[in-house]
Amino acid sequence: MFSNIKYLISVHNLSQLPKVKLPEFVVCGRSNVGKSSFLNTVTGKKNLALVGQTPGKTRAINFFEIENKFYLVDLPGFGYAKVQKTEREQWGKNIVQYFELSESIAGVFHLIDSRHEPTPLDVKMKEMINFFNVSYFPVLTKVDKLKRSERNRSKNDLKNILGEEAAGNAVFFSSLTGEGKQEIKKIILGKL
Ligand SMILES: Nc1nc2c(ncn2[C@@H]2O[C@H](COP(=O)(O)OP(=O)(O)OP(=O)(O)O)[C@@H](O)[C@H]2O)c(=O)[nH]1
Ligand SMILES: [Mg+2]
Repeated sequence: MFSNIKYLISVHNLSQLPKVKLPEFVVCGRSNVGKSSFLNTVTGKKNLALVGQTPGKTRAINFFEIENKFYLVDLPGFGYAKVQKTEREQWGKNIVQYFELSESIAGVFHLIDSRHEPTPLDVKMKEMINFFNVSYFPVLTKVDKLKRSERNRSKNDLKNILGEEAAGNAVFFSSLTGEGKQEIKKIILGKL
């Protein structure tokens, strides 16, 4: 898919954000939704991001540099029940601060499990992204697990909870079959 892909840095403290500014494409979504798998599929690099580790363990913001042209940014997953409240609050603060500090966010891919309705935390996430006025792209993950007829249901859930525009822009995605990866690539290239 892309060549020259490298892991750049895990940002634990926002003073570590890359000094070299390139357009940033952010990948966010609840824990276990398939963010790491998405990164591996979109880059075509199988083991770029770690898949299926203990959920909720990734607290850092991971930057991957692609073709010296843009960054893919892997945000820690939200909504993992076993994470302590104070840590969850810190998560929220870090993400908001990252959005405030970065001047280069070109788009956000918001991953939502196609088998389930978007959660209240997804609604919050979308509101935050809207607040910062950056391009928003919902991605319905794990569609290989859906029957054809369930795709409509999945889009309808999105429409009812995140709105018509979100549903209209949503990309069906599967890291198992590779469905949707060309669409994601197009979105990225269209923004560069
Ligand atoms: N069937 C299917 N399974 C998937 C797909 N994408 C991810 N998975 C599985 O879902 C689980 C979680 O995937 P990850 O990519 O680690 O999810 P994540 O969002 O990075 O999770 P955290 O980092 O814990 O927030 C793993 O067991 C994956 O194999 C997909 O498209 N289809
Ligand atoms: Mg992950």
